[in-house]
Amino acid sequence: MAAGGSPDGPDHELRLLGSTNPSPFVTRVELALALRGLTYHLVAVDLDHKTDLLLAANPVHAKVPVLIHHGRPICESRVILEYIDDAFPGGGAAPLLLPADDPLARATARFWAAYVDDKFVASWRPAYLGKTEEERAEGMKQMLAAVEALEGALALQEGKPFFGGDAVGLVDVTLGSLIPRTRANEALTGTKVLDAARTPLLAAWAERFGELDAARKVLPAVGDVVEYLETRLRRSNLVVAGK
Ligand SMILES: N[C@@H](CCC(=O)N[C@@H](CS)C(=O)NCC(=O)O)C(=O)O
Repeated sequence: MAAGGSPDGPDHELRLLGSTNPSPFVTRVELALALRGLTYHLVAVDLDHKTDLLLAANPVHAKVPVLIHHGRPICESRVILEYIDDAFPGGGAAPLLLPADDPLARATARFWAAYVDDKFVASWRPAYLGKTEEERAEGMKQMLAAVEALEGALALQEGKPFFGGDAVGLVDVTLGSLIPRTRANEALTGTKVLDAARTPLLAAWAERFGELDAARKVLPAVGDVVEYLETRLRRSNLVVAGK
């Protein structure tokens, strides 16, 4: 992954502050870097013992991922995805995540990428860890509504394989990074979310996305995510609903 220079030194071109545990937001950035064929040095931070480097690089949220380019930090996964497009526009292994010359397609992709985080990811906590049955049912309802809306967004591509059309785009990477966690949540609860019966386009898309070279290289194994979530739940004395 690292290419030349001291991996922790200021001269190393791209450093990614990630986590010792699986993080879909870090995976998101790794997917974009892999798609563009960029080498980087991954610095895995134990988030229970945040390092001075992380606190200095992201003093506002103290979260990963942070991409450090020539010593300058960029925070927030979706911001980083766009930064990678902007900073490395040429010579990539794949097209840009946002098409350079299509303002409408760029705006639409940003809309759906934000939707993924604001509606789909935001529904996880109430759906799986809500305190009451009503809260969990409402969370699951919101999650399935978000998945159906994303099925509709994919249908607008009229048979093309990705949200980005013929190539992987911003929405593909934003949502694709969440596939292992989604499958782990399914395994832990027994409730299917990427269900071929309910959302056939999205279920097929998830399979297709998982077969990309970048995805094979970067996405964590579902079993590892399950193991991590089980440990975290045990540590917090939490029980996930279902099964
Ligand atoms: N909105 C952020 C979310 C990042 C995030 O939640 N990162 C988690 C790891 S998965 C984190 O750093 N957690 C540490 C903490 O909350 O203290 C992004 O898209 O980058």
